[in-house]
Amino acid sequence: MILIGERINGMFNDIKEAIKNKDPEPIKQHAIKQEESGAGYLDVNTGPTVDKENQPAVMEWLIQVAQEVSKLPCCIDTTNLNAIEAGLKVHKGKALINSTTADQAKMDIFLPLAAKYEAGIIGLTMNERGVPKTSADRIALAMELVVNCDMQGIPTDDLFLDPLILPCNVAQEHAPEVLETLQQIKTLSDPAPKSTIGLSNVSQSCVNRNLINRTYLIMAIASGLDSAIVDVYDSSLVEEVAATKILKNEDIYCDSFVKTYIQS
Ligand code: THG
Repeated sequence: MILIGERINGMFNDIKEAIKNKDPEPIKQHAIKQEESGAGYLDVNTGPTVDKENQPAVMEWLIQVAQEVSKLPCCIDTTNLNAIEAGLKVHKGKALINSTTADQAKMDIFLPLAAKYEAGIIGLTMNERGVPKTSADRIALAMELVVNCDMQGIPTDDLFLDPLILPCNVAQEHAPEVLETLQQIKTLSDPAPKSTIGLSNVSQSCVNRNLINRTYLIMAIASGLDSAIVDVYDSSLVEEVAATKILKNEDIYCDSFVKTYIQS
């Protein structure tokens, strides 16, 4: 299970202010603290308030600042093609592009970029018609993403399929469909593509968000989830992930579990 730290996102007020004031300190602090908390990647998103024309420069700056203090690779989270490429140009190590949809026009642009920079890429199981309701329709789009990656020479395990979890207070019927999709992703090819979700989406505007997040994460891991964009400052969540590694026989008992447990 790879944890992608969600915190360097202009959706959060401290990051929005840091971008506005060109203050690198909050970015650095979150890069260091998320790495210490168990993140394997840093999600980097300029947020909704940065103008389209400024997004490439802001993305470049965020990635450079984060990688000055952290050895972690970044998950470059934007729909803006120029911002993705600006980020890829300055990124050290193997980046993860977040994301392309299964829209043919988008795949034709974003997948060659992943191939060119040897980056991983998240493929969302949605297209120009939106997010499908059923797992069957999500899997049909997942298959399109697998086939197109193959045609572009992208190794299957560089593709992270994201079945798109939505807030359970407004789209409750999607939650079990996403779990079913996660199970079926493993049957699509050999080797199978990886999977990911933006976990905190599931609890947006809900009460007791951490409980909803943690419970859904365990259910998703049991359904085969390989990675997730999460709040790594929720130490109970990180401990639970360490415990799942033991119970799935992925890690020797004393290693990650005790390390995570003692750290927290
Ligand atoms: N899939 C992929 N990428 C994604 C998502 C996804 N990137 C963005 C998002 N979804 C995952 N990241 C977050 C980050 C924060 C929150 C939710 C998802 C969040 N923020 C608080 C809120 O909206 O209530 C902000 C709180 C604050 O301002 O302090 O919940 O699904 N591939």
